[in-house]
Amino acid sequence: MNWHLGISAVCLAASLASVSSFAGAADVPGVQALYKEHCAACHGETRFGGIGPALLPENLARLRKPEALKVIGEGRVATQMPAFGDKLSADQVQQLADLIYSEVTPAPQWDASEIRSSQVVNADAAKLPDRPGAGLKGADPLNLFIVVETGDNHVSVLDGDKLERLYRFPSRYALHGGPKFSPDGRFVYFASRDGWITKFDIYNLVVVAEIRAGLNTRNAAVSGDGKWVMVANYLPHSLVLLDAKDLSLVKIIPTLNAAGDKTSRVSAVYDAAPRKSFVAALKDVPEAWEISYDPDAEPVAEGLVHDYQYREGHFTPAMFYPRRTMLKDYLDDFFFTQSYHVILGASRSASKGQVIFLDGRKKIADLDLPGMPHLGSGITWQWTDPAGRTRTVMASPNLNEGVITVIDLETYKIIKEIKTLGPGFFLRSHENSRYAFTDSMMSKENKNVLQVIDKQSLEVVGQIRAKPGQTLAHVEFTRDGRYALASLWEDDGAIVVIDAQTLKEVKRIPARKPVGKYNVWNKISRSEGTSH
Ligand code: DHE
Repeated sequence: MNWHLGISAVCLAASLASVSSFAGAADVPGVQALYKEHCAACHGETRFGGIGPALLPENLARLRKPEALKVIGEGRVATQMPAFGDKLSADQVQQLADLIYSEVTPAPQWDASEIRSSQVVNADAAKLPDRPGAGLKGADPLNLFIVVETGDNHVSVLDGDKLERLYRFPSRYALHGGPKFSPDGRFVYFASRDGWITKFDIYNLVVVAEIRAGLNTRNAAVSGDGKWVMVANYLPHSLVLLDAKDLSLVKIIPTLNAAGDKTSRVSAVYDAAPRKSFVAALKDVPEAWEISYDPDAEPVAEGLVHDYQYREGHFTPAMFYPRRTMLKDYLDDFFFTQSYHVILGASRSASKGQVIFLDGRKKIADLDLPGMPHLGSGITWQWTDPAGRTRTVMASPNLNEGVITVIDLETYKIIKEIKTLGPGFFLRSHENSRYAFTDSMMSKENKNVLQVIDKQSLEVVGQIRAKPGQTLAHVEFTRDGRYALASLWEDDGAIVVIDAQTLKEVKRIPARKPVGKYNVWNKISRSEGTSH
């Protein structure tokens, strides 16, 4: 727990350093004083966060106002957020809620000095044993699961053979997206929605370092050589490059368009290990960026290079400069084919997706996509058609329609739209399984049902049901594909272990709203059945 205390002190200092730079826009008399008295110690004078999360509209997008009122009045279970209902009137609670949903002016900044001063290094990983320690109790280090439990903001480490919890530790608030592993599976890196990046040593079960790379962060990627972490931010508009050793800041890449007149939020950044590069999609300008971490990379063409903070001697000038693919539409989400030559991207509002050939830096085809595909959750497999011809297909859930779209990766045409019980987020399989599992968690009536799709017949062949009203979602397989672990997404929830052949439940491991789980081997081997 010591690391947590260290963090609080440092980040509180970081936020106090910029006190009064940003006044709240809600100028109801007295509300600033109320905020200062009751909230600032944990959430920062400037609402940029401290031991509590940042309280900005950009950060609170997923917390509806009635829920915010409830949290202020009643507190939040299993966190340090106390109830203020007995200290504040209903009107004062309302004023505070209005304040935290108001814009701050001038616009918030989180630059190099703030990033640097937020960094906390708890351990020198180079001095810790480079082999699985006693805490892992002899478990196969490549068949561990990392489980993100947002019910009380903890992370669990599970033994994937014994299907038992080995360790549990507190995490940052609201981790989002898949944690990313070092290539050997020893370290795992987490990103929180409010910008914190955490490096955890799985062998020694210690948090190595933390840094706040942004105010509102989308996701993070770790380079295939294990040396770099790239963070995609919504706020500020930037990509932030960290040294994977201790998460120290290496470079900020402002996300400025080619014309140099508009900046953008970053939709997502992913590692493209075979290309030795990161690929990022921008949300507010129609460009996809490829950013090489290859020391032998060719220099970027003149005119496309902006003068970023190049740190002499740290990397070659050709590294970490964006190579742009200019597009006609935005990308909110995208998916790599297994060869990493092509990405399939889509904006949440368009009905057509885009197929982008990275080497040619151009769009080569359109994709017919019905309803808001969640391409980041797409998977591929080998499919043999009725005529006996085998080809690679990709399938993606859709966020606003109960359908799994199956696309032929040779022609980029839809082979089938598999109807499901409702819109869903995730799709998961494994090389050794004939099944893919999907959820309907965006549907009110059917969010408790996982559906099982036969990857050859492309038909729904099974269902796994939780109690009505509960949410059952997000599957990840064990390393050998024998079991599928699903999340019972409740505060007193569980990891539900399902036999991947019989589709029978074999076990439950209690967990507090386990939003996602990630198998070390499936991730580091870039299994075609899981997200990368
Ligand atoms: Fe996610 C991954 C975007 C809302 C849980 N989500 C991702 C990724 C992106 C993304 C781009 C891939 C990042 C990565 O793994 O590096 N998510 C979005 C959205 O745009 C959306 C719809 C709106 C938003 O609030 O940002 C969204 N996501 C949610 C949720 O509401 C979920 C269900 C609950 C939560 O905790 O926020 C949610 N997203 C997840 C999870 C993953 C994820 C569990 C990792 C999936 C994996 O297995 O890799």
